[in-house]
Amino acid sequence: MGVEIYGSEGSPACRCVFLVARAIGLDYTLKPTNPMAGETRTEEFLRMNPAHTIPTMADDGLFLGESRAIATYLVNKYAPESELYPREPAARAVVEQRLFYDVGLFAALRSVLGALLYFKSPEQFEAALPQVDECMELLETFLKRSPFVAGDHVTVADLAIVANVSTIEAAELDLSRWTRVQRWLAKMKALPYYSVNEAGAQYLGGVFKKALFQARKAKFSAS
Ligand SMILES: N[C@@H](CCC(=O)N[C@@H](CS)C(=O)NCC(=O)O)C(=O)O
Repeated sequence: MGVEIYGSEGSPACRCVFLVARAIGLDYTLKPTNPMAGETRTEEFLRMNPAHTIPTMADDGLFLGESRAIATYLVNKYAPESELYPREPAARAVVEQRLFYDVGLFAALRSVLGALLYFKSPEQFEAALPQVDECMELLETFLKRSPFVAGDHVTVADLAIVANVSTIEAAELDLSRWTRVQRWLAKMKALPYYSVNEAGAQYLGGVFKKALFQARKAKFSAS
């Protein structure tokens, strides 16, 4: 049956997995799944992933949630020699550290987006923005130390992080302060398989911009 990924292209977590799969040349079947329509809350889905999140992967009887766990599994199983996930312990540890950093980055992005989509609150949005800034500052520091986030070549950590940073850029949040981040982003966009991230980042960035516009308009009308 091959690898199946339950997900959607708007989700940054799913795009991390799509990027990794493309990077290692793995064919997978996308099972389009929309959490907003309750599709991750069905009995069948919850059996695969009780956390009701996308991406969820099915492969040869293994069902796995969590994008970063899926990404590293795919490299371990299908491209074990790939430098995307180095085998040498110290190099691998740095990649894993950056993947844990990415958990915080995704949470920061979710806070700013959630403030608008769920709470429709420009104030909550403004209050959440420093979390994104802090993550960008740290990313800039990583990139002062090496050309890619975990060393001198692309790893799964770059692919996870770019799914979030490209969404932040598409949402037109100001990245101008972080020049290394911008240079790194340009290099990531030049990768031959980057296109799998593009439409989803633009889509979610667009959702974000619209929600910000509407929340500010509603606030203005009410004042
Ligand atoms: N830590 C998870 C987060 C995934 C996540 O939050 N996915 C969202 C879509 S971007 C989702 O499925 N939300 C539905 C829900 O939480 O019920 C991962 O990296 O896979």
